[in-house]
Amino acid sequence: MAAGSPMSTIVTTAVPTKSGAETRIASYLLTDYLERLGVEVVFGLCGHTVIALLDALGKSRIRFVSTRHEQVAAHAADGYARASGKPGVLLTHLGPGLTNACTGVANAALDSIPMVVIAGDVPSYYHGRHPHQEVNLHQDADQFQIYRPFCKRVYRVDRVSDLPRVMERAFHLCQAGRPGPVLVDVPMDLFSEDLPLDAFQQVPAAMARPTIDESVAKRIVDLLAAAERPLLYAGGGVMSARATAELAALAEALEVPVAHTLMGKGCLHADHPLLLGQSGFWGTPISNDKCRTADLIVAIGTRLAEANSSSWDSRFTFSIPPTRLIHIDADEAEIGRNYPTELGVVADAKLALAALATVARGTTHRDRGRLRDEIARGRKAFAANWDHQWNSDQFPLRPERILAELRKAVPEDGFIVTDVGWNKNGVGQQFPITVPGTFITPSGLATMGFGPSAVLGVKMAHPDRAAVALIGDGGFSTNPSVIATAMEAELPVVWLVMDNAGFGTIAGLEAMHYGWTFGCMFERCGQPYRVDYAAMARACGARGVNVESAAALGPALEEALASTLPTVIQVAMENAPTPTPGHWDINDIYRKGE
Ligand SMILES: Cc1ncc(C[n+]2csc(CCOP(=O)(O)OP(=O)(O)O)c2C)c(N)n1
Repeated sequence: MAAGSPMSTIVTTAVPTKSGAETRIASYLLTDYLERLGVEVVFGLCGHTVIALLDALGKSRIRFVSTRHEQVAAHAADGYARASGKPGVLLTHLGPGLTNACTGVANAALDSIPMVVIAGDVPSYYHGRHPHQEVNLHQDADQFQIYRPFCKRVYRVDRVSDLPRVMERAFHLCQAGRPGPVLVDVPMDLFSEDLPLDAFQQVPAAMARPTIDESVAKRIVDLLAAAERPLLYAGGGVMSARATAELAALAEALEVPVAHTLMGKGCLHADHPLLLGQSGFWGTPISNDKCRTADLIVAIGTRLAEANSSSWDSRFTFSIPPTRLIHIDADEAEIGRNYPTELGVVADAKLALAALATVARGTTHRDRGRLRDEIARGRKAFAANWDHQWNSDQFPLRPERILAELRKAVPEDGFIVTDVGWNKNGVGQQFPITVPGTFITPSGLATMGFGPSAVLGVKMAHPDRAAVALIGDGGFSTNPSVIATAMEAELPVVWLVMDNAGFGTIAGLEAMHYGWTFGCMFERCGQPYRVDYAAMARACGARGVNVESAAALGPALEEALASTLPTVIQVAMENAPTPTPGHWDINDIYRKGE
């Protein structure tokens, strides 16, 4: 049956109630509301608790992308939100559906991604009696509590009359302030109840976001202008606020270098002469040096979290104090968390940077000497450690050659979606990003399995732009059902699988500390075990390409990007570690026994 064809004879048009008021089934009114809010796509997986809503969605303009695992749907909704700037919407069945989606929703939460999760639940009138799949070991019908640690708010809707209010709250809260997921848990019977036609009237309020007042902006600009070694430090908040032009304007007006977190990558054009690169464990030496020796840092939209701060060890990335820190963030909870902070500002990154840039334009700053030359030299010196590998013909390929071919093949406005492993660390450190927002990666939860699924949502948000998931074979293995979903949803994405027959990054760590790779490599009967992922793709009717030489990768990528079918490109890769100019405390923890 074609999508959208009627499957039953249920009357979906308005019917007069006994009192004469016009009503309609709640699931249809909810779907109309989602349309009015601008929801274009819902990602999810069916179950008996949500088919009432699916029936309504199928008759609406909203696309439903049906995945084979709820984690895939959650990551895809996350990817869609990152690429589109709109909330992702996820629909899940109760119990195992909701728990399967947990990882994806938590991943979105830790990267501050707006998302509304709609979950079906057991019928409201059976709460506590062990209806099929109810989670009630501690409290009746409390499956929604599973989401508490990582959602901004969890709602269980107990009366259908609350559904409109709760949906409005969910769309408001997921976007307001620091964005994040909100759960709306709906007992399945409520979807089939009637509501007055005008029940869903309230839409989320337009929000004026907080900015910096003029006197504070002047104070910050004066401090930056007068500082001897000032630095701007950009996090994911700069990217999600689409504030890169404002950041560049501020940096250029005061001639201040810019370092960034993993999520902040792309905050300045890769060739910008004031760009230092990523800080921290997988950062660049010039970035770590400038962060550590700065006399003033203005950090914007960042958690100053462990990986980018070298486990907060003052010998490596930040030395605060004596460095003075000004921290601008949408979330007051981030300010002062990890470092003593001279001034905290709760503001939207775009508005704050725009205000600072405006003041900065008329301000004279200290002479920065040969700063730009120093940055260029530092970047070049570090790149010399690996840039010769960009031409390596070695097989299995050097990871750097894979990056080089990818950069050549993917247009500058194409999306590179990573997972965790060499792909994330290598791209964060070495891959030039020129168009803001084209690098999408899981940072806070660092979820293996994010990339292969998130790329589906990214492509859904921008069907006319290239979308490549650069992932390891471990990450791809977590949920290869993404291929079938991409086929069904007609999403011609590319998965470039860096195949080192194992969980390479962790294998490398174990080898370094314990001298072997037990439990980290893919093996059968003591021999490396390789899976033909390209053949898996072909089995799904998609394209699957095994790259047999370094020279074959570029053409394979070009063909994949030109195709209307999704493509898996599998390329054997040497398990070479990413350089680590910073520090990670875990390396001091491991102890080898007998
Ligand atoms: C869901 C999940 N499980 C485990 C980890 C720990 N982990 C971090 S990197 C990694 C290995 C990833 O392997 P692969 O995707 O093959 O990439 P490679 O390291 O080989 O480049 C693992 C298991 C994680 N981040 N997420």
